[in-house]
Amino acid sequence: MADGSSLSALSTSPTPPASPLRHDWTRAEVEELLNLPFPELLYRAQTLHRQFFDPTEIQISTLLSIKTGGCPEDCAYCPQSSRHEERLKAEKLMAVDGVLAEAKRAREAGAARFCMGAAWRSPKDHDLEAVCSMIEGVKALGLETCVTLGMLDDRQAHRLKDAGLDYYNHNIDTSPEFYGEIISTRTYQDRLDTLANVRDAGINVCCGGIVGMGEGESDRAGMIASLASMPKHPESVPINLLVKVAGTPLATAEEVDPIDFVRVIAVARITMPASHVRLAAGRENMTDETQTLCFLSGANSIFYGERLLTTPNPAATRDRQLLDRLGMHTTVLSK
Ligand code: SAM
Ligand code: DTB
Ligand code: SF4
Repeated sequence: MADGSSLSALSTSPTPPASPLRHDWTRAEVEELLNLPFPELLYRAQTLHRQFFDPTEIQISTLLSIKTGGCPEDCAYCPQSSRHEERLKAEKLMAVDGVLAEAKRAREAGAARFCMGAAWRSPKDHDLEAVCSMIEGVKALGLETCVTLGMLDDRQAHRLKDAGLDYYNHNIDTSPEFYGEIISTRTYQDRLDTLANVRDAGINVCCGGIVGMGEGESDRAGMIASLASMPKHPESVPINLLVKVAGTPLATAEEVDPIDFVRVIAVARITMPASHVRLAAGRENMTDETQTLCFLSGANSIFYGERLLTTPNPAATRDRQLLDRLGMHTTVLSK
């Protein structure tokens, strides 16, 4: 509960807590939230959502893979790892002009933020300079910028900040305990160190994880507790539903009950009420009704455009139709 008293005391209360930016969430408290009766969970999530945001507004970001495949890391979910059986062809870093042409298309389609992803363990200095030119060019188009380039040291984070970067995406992916089942080539602590470097450089943090990798409910709770216990909550919290890609070790992972997925979104909203919670990967195979439940539970951001990094995403027309049916609208940048 918002003021730190017992959660159980509230679980049947008709009045949700007053406001609340807590940074001391325990796994047990988060697990208790995940298990609330669905109507109570949605009521609490919606009440908090309205305290911080217009519940009819959705932030939209468009993704571009600027360097695809050939990644030395072994993330079990990822089609870009060079360690899996079937791997994507390793490509070179895109040229700045090509990236800016894609950013212009995204702007014309109505995106507010342009997110550039590279399949690197961490960027090399000369690659980082090219990415800085991309950031400067995308900002000049009037778009917000986000990049996800793997691990960063303090100097690299400052270089990106100097180029004008608005957001850095680096996910914790899952709970500290389950993490080792998914990735062996870098540790949870490595992730936290990168996030601290990004935060200290004054860049907004985009950090979330994945549901559907075979984790238990306690791992989902552990992931959210880790995010919600950060000294400052990530400004943006992407909750990805695993996209099962052939050739990856998680290709045959068990399906997630859509209601359980919605529960994770709602609990992210309750524990990080001032953050944008992004209904991230996995929408292509989600019904409109499940997506709607996610919006009703506090998701207020999506990836927009027909591709994520390497896998399909719903067409912009389908998303516009859904938002129209719901009487919802996208965030328009004032620049
Ligand atoms: N290489 C960089 C890194 O790992 O930080 C940046 C790109 S990586 C693709 C960004 C995030 O996308 C991952 O941390 C993971 O959470 C998410 N992701 C990757 N493959 C996914 C999949 N198949 N399904 C759902 N999310 C996925
Ligand atoms: C995030 O949390 N999800 C995005 C973004 N951050 C970089 C990536 C999803 C990737 C899904 C698999 C693919 O398209 O390759
Ligand atoms: Fe590489 Fe990122 Fe994919 Fe992991 S998630 S294999 S680091 S591209």
